[in-house]
Amino acid sequence: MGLTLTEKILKAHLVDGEFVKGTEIGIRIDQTLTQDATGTMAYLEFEAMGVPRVKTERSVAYIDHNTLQSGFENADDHRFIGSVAKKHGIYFSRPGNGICHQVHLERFGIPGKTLIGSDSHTPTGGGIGMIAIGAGGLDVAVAMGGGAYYITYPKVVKVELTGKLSPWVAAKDVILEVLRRLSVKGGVGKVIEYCGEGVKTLSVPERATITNMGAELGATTSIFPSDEITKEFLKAQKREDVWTELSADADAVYDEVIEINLSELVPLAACPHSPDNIKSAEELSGMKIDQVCIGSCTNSSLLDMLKVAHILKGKTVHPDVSLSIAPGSKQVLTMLAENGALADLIAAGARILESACGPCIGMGQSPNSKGVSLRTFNRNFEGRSGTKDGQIYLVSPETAAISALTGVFTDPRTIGDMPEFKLPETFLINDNMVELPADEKDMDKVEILRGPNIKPFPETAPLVDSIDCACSLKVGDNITTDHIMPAGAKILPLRSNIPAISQHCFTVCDESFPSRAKTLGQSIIVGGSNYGQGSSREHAALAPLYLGVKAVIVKSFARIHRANLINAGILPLTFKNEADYDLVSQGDNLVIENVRKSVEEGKTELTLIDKTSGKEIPVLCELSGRTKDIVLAGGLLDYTREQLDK
Ligand code: MIC
Ligand code: SF4
Repeated sequence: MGLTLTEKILKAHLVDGEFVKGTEIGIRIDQTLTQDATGTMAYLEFEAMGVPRVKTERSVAYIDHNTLQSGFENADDHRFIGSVAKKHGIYFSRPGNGICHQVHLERFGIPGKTLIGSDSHTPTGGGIGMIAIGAGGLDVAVAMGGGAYYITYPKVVKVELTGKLSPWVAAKDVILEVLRRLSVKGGVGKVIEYCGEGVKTLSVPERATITNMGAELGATTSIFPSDEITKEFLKAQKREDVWTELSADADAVYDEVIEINLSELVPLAACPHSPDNIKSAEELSGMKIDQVCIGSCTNSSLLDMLKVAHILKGKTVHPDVSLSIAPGSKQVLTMLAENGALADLIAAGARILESACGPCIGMGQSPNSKGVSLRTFNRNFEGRSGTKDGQIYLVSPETAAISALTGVFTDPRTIGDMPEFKLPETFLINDNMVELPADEKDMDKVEILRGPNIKPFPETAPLVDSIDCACSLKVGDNITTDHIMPAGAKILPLRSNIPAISQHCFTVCDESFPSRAKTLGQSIIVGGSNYGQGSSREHAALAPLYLGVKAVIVKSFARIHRANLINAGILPLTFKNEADYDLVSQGDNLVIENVRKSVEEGKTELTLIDKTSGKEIPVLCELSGRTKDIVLAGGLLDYTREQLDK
């Protein structure tokens, strides 16, 4: 029986476990990436492990999220990360060099390699045939130290692409269509593998848009084959030597198959407040808009920017619209400057932002009250833009650009003929904003620059004998990490200070949660399905840890967040019967007797006693040997220390 591409790469990297779907496997990690908003914690954790030099083939630290320096905190964190990188053997992409995923694709990604990154959009690397997975900072720290990365051996979904995109229909519309069909939880436990004749019609940046936003499906990752088009891209990046041809076997067996005829797709949009709330651009056309933001790791490639520049050339942004554009990398921005397209963007009235995440993570450009904002980004969760009642629509660069001119939602197919947009034969290569690490012999000379905002990892403790505490919060379905640990320009500078950032935990849902949880001392959170979807930020587990949360009981979890809870030593439990969610109320006294003993014995079903209502509720505790030991130890750091002591 033939293998899928996913299975081929995973098999070549398998170091622990067996190839049985649904079981936990450990894989060797070739490359890691971090960004600054998760990076400080990841490097504090790496330091705590005491490994002198990274053991990966390539590890890169990027500065791209916390770039608005309205106080000393972000600048201090940048210097801290730069100094840790220099000392411990990590390449350092300086602020200004671009968004981690865009730069990694351009300069470091290699087909067939494994990459984990402390950012959920790491699957962008799947655009050149990598198994690239988003993970918590601690998992990345362990991988940098040479440890395996653990995932559930995934199901593989084949997306068979046929046909060719019509003019002004974009790669963004492909992934929005996949989201429409599968929903934001449809990818959990799965890798999405793109195959078929239609693959050949998509360039690497287009493929990367699709794999990037596979994160919104909750998928472990997404991947395209590595073919002649991949080779051309790498050749244009002067990296042809790293290319290898990779594809699934012709007789590979998939768990699910989805067919998409690219020729039949139309421009789409994800409507507020979920990436799977899809309508066609045609249906929305005519709606008045206030803002357009073009950029983010999903849609900031040179190809995207050239299309936007073509649409804007010689025109003026509508007087009622604010248009901002952030090209994804220094390479993209420089090439736009050199070929004149940047002048077209500026002349049309675009507000050019630095090559960074910017508005995507609420680092500026929050829309006006109730403002309708069209964005080429990947997430439109409520409040993420920084404006609580902002109405965010996710669209292609083409739809965004034309709408910026008309002032209303506009289907780009109304523009007229589309010229052929081609990638250059060679990109402009200048890696001068990537700092190389110090030689191993000189590493002791490198001083670590630690600012006063950098506080240690929160205190952990082994799993308690019995849990007896209140339900401090009950929330509904599809809670995102942006609900649990909001981002934005005001809160992000606290990413390296868990006591301070914890004061914002869950405030989107309930302003009084942090003080209530702290007063209770210990508590349990109850949630609905797909709890913790979205980002990889381990702060969404570390803040609850700091606030005394002992267990989270939900209908179902998103992958990365569940792993982060385990890494933080918080017990992740699910209701055996989803309907039992209704039996628990916020404030109830909840008890799990002898929880430690039960976990030690590997019991998969525990009894939750709701002392307030008198109900006994069965909950599932699905931990493997390794994750069980992590929770018992009080989290991954303690577990890793225990292993090193042994
Ligand atoms: C995001 O897009 O939500 C982020 C900000 O990039 C996060 C990481 C973080 O919270 O620092 C992600 O996607 O993992
Ligand atoms: Fe940055 Fe937005 Fe991409 Fe996250 S999704 S890495 S915030 S550009």
